[in-house]
Amino acid sequence: MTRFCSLGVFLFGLLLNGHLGADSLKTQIAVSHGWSPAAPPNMSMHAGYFVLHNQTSRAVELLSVSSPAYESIEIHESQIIDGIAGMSQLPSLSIEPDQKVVFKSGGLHLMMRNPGSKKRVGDSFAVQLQFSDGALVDLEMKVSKYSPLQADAPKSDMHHHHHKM
Ligand SMILES: [Cu+2]
Repeated sequence: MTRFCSLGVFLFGLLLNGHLGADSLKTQIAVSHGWSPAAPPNMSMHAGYFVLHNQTSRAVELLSVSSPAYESIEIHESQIIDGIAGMSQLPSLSIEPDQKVVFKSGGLHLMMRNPGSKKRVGDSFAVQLQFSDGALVDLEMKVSKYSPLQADAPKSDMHHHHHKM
């Protein structure tokens, strides 16, 4: 993203929600390392991962996630119950003050349904996180084979995402 582009987004953001409380909160919920594992073209459901750090002095609650690139996005958590891998949808996610939450394979993840276009390695798209006090936080997701958290250690951890309905 270029300098000019960031400024544009910043000004646009001020215009849309110049609400001071939400805006000051926004700068203190840090999101990073957004990525989505490259998936076969016939898959209509993709996983999304990122790191969220609540740098405010109070608990925040992530209510929903949306993107122009997908029809819908849910917050999921993978679990192994009686030796069987499954996942459940979370209605929201509370993050304590100074808590860092890592969305990753086998744990918390975004379940993104019906991409508007094919996603290839190197593509990126925007998602928006909405919090309970109205704060909106934007995050860039990169389509990649590997997590940016282990970029130097490529290993065959291609995540097979079995979805239990
Ligand atoms: Cu899922």
